[in-house]
Amino acid sequence: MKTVYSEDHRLHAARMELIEGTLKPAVEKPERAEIVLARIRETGLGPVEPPREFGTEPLGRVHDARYLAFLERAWEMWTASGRDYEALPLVWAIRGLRAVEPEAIDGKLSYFSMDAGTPITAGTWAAARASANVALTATAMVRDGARAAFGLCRPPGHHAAADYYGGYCFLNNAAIAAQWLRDQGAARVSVLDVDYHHGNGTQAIFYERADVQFVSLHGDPRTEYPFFLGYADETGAGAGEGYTINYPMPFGTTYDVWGAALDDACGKVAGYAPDAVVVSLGVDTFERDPISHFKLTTPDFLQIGRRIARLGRPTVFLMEGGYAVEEIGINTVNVLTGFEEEA
Ligand code: OKS
Ligand code: ZN
Repeated sequence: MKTVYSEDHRLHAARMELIEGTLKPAVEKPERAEIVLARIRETGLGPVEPPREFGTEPLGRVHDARYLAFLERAWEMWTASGRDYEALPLVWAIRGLRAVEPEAIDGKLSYFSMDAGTPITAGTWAAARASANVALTATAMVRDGARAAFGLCRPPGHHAAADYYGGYCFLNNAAIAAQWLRDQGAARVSVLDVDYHHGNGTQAIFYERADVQFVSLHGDPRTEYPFFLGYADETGAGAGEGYTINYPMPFGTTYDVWGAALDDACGKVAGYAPDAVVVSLGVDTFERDPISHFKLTTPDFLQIGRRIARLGRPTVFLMEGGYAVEEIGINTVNVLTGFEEEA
């Protein structure tokens, strides 16, 4: 299958990240995408093509205009107030506080974010735009008849909601792709999120809708980021009731349990009969991922691809998380080659 890749992801390169109570070198770093790209070239998975420019219209179909305006200007406002290091929020409008958009950049960062672990840098907006274009270009390949395509997105997207960023995500690439497919005439689209973390942003965007199904396998939010969404009793609301399906699993989960959940999830996708499937492809379920707690092995990733292929649907794979830098390439490409073997 074809891969879509842009070097512009390198524009987003935070030096430090607030993690475990201290500033450490950023976990979500440019090498991630470069290692996956190198593995694609090494294995001959298929051609690697640059993204096309889709403009801001498809972003505005998913994200609030005020949020996009904030992202575009955040760095300029941050540096105008005298800083030249990464921008981080510090205070949130929780219970009893006023959820209003402040004038000052420090207030805006908080208003439009969900955590303090996601730095904004000089090139974040440009990189996030490129990442969305990568997703849309891969999605267009599938719209045009390809069985599958891979968008090597960086930064990732599934934690970003209509009007907030977090979890290293700024624009929700999977949601933008799913909405674009709808706008191009697909009646139903499934988003299958196999990243270790719950895709809270994607879920929130489609929670009250029946036209995009959201199915996610992830670390139980009682013990894992993002903590405040991804519980099994979240099933959608209103017209969307029944179209959100969550599979939270405990630390230490191995493929016997995880693969059974994937099988069940694929049954729900098949029952929905989508015109296309968007896979939020995180490989942070790997046993040696530095920030995660599942125990999937390198061969397990082949099985993931094979199972998804058996859905028999046009499929867009979009890169989300995965941080064990030596193995991220092998595991990601294993999903894609497993898919191709079975497709
Ligand atoms: C703050 C965020 C910690 C967890 C981020 C999870 C990113 C990820 N440092 N999402 O899928 O992989
Ligand atoms: Zn993740």
